Order: sequence, then structure tokens, then C-alpha cells
Amino acid sequence: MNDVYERINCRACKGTDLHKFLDLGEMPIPNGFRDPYDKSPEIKYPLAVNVCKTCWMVQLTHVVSPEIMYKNYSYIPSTSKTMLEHFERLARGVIFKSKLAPDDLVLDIGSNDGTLLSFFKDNGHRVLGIDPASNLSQVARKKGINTIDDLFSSKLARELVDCKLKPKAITATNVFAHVDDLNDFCDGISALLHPDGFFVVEVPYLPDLICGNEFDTIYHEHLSYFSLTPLINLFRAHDLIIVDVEKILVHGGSVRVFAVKENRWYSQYESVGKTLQEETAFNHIETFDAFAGRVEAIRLGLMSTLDHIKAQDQRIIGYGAPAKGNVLLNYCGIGPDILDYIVDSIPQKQGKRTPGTSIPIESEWYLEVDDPDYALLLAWNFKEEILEKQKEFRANGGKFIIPIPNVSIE
Ligand code: DWN
Repeated sequence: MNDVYERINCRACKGTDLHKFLDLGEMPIPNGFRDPYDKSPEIKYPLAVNVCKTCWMVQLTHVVSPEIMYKNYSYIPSTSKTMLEHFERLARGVIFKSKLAPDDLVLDIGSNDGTLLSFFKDNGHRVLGIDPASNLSQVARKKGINTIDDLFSSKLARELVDCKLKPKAITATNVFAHVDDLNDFCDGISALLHPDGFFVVEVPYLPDLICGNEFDTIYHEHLSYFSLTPLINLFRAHDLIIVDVEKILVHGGSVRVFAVKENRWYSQYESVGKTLQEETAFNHIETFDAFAGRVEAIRLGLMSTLDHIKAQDQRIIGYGAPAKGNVLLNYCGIGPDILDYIVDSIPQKQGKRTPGTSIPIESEWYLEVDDPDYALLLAWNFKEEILEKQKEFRANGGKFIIPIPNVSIE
């Protein structure tokens, strides 16, 4: 596969009536953190989104090769208390809903460092992970979580079926939006899932992204942006029926979707019909064009706020080095001239520089010995956790600049 290619049809319904509503320009990949001495050229790729006027799926105009993005991955959700609690609740919900028996198999696609699967393992179930990031699957295997270093595909699914593996629950949290060939992925799920099993997908929820002005959640890893409307039809094309949908708060607003095999009798929860009904008011081109206008207003408002602070000779740092933060920094043109450095809790990111803007990333401990005036909260999706953690910084007069959903200072 080339490093990048342009999609000319919808990856869900294959429709070609696509409307581009936001173009964030050319950017490096969002987790492309670099060593300070790395002087190699930084490759940038187009970052823009289309909405399919046939099925209302939103998707990037260009697809960057997964080999470039995932071979050595730095997203580790287990470093966040919020995400650990979230995964434990998810595991309990799946165990209850699927009526998992002690020896049932649970498969997690995009299993990362095995955090989610460890909750199932501790509850006595067999577990198996799939993740292409070998740096993370090594961590999972040290926890006793068997992990296949690969991308999920219908080919891999059939190899697992040949090994007599039929998971009673298959989970895919923050990975479904990263998949280019969704039809092949769903074909694999349908072939692999136990006849009485549940397929559970968690993805950022498009209406929350649009209504919450969360433009920085649009990046090269997220190929698709889902509402329930396109998902229902995509799943049905592969004999998967969505029977329940839950709205959840993580990552700026997500949905948790439960699907079963078509031939398994299961009553559909009213959540499905209610959500589809809500989306009929959302699915209009004007919704997406108005969002693009708000994104530009946020850029102008944020730069005005930062410029005003700098004009007062006050110091600003960044807080959190999430993938989304690199979209915001590159789109707004925020570099080391504005942010002295960024603090982040993930050791793999500390000592690196941000892609495209080359801002140094340091440990959160820097705030024990330094006293900047402001912190731009790039990890705004963890605002409660971080403001609580940094109550002393705030008590000493430090202020957080919150960029999303609108620029505010706390
Ligand atoms: O889909 C994806 C989303 C869900 O997560 C992945 N493709 C990539 C990833 O995006 P992200 O990097 O924006 O994830 P996070 O978890 O929102 O990033 C938060 C960042 O903030 C991490 O680098 C850790 C950091 N952090 C911190 O420094 N102190 C987080 C917390 C809670 C803290 O207290």
C-alpha cells in the first residue's frame, strides 16, 4: 500500500456523493512524536473530512497507511484513572449482558496493553488480544494476556475459526474508527462471533464531536466518524444486528454499540430507535458546514487569548500531549514561541517533541518546580481528572485554558 491514498467513495455504503465540509490542511500523523535530535524530514498528509450524502457517514478524504501509524504506538489508556474505571465498567457490562460463563472466550481487537482484557481474565474468562503495536502487546503478554501482533481482518478471523475459537464477546474500543476496510472487518466479526455472542464497539460519537466543536478529534488515525445511522446498515450487510446503544462520556462523547448475529433472536432496546430518531434532525449538510464555521472561530479566539497572555509577558505551557493536541497545535500554528513545553504522564512521550510544532514534552513533575502562569489543556477530555490532580497549581494562581468546546479559562 502507498503511504497515503485518496478515497473516492464512502467506505460504509460505497456511495460517491461525498461533501467535503472541513479541511485542516497538511499535518504530520498525530502520534508522530520525535526525538529532539531527529532531523529527518517530517512528512505531512492532507487532513480533511467528507460526509457521505447517502448514508451520513463522515470520513477522512485521505487514508494514511496503518504501518506508518501503528507499528510503535504511544497511546496507552491505562495511564488514566478515568480510562481504567471506564474499562472496568465496560467489562462488567459485557459480562452481565453476554451472560459470560467462566470459560467463555473474550476477544479484544485493538487490545493495546491488555488493560480491558485483564478485567475479564480476573473474572475467570479466557482472553485473547489482537493489536499490531508490538511494543504494547509485549506489555500485555507480561500480564498473561495472549496477544496476536496483527491487524484484524476476515482472513485472520477465519484462521481463528479454524482453530475452533468462537468468542462469546468481541470488544473493539477506539479501533473501529481506525479501520479502512470496514466491510472486511465486519465480515470477519460475523464469521468469528459465537452464535449467542455480542460484538461491542465503542467509537467517538459524531453528533457529540460536531455539537461539541471537537475538531481536534479529527486526525489521521480516525478514518471514520460514526453516528448510529450508517452503522446500522453497515452491520446489517454482514448479518449483524444492533440491539442496543449507550451514550458514554469518554473521549469527548462516545457510543457503545451492542450487536448480535442476525439468526440469534434478541429484542432490540428502545435506545436504538430513539437514537436513530434523534439523528434525523442532525443529518443535514448545514449541520456540517456550520461546524466548520465554529472551528475557525475557535482558532481565532484561542490565538487571540494566547497572544493577549504573551503580550502581558506571562508564560504558558501545554498540559497533556494527546494525538488530538497535535491537531490543535498544528491547525492553530502554536509552537515553542507560545508554549514553553508540554507536560504529559506517559513516559514514552516525555523527552520527545510534538510532531509538526516541535514543542518539548516533559513529565508532569515539572509543575512541582516550575510555576508557569497558564496551562493550555490539550487533554481537555480529562479535564476533571487533571484539574483535580493540579489543584495546587491552581491554588497558587495557575490557570487552565480550556480550548474545547469553546475557549475558556478556569
Ligand atoms: O482513538 C484514540 C483515542 C481514543 O485515544 C487513539 N487513536 C489515540 C488516543 O488519542 P489521544 O492521544 O488523544 O488519547 P488521550 O488518552 O486522550 O490522551 C491523553 C493524553 O494526556 C495522554 O498522552 C496522557 C495525558 N495525560 C496526562 O498527562 N495527565 C492524561 C491524564 C489523565 C493526566 O492526568
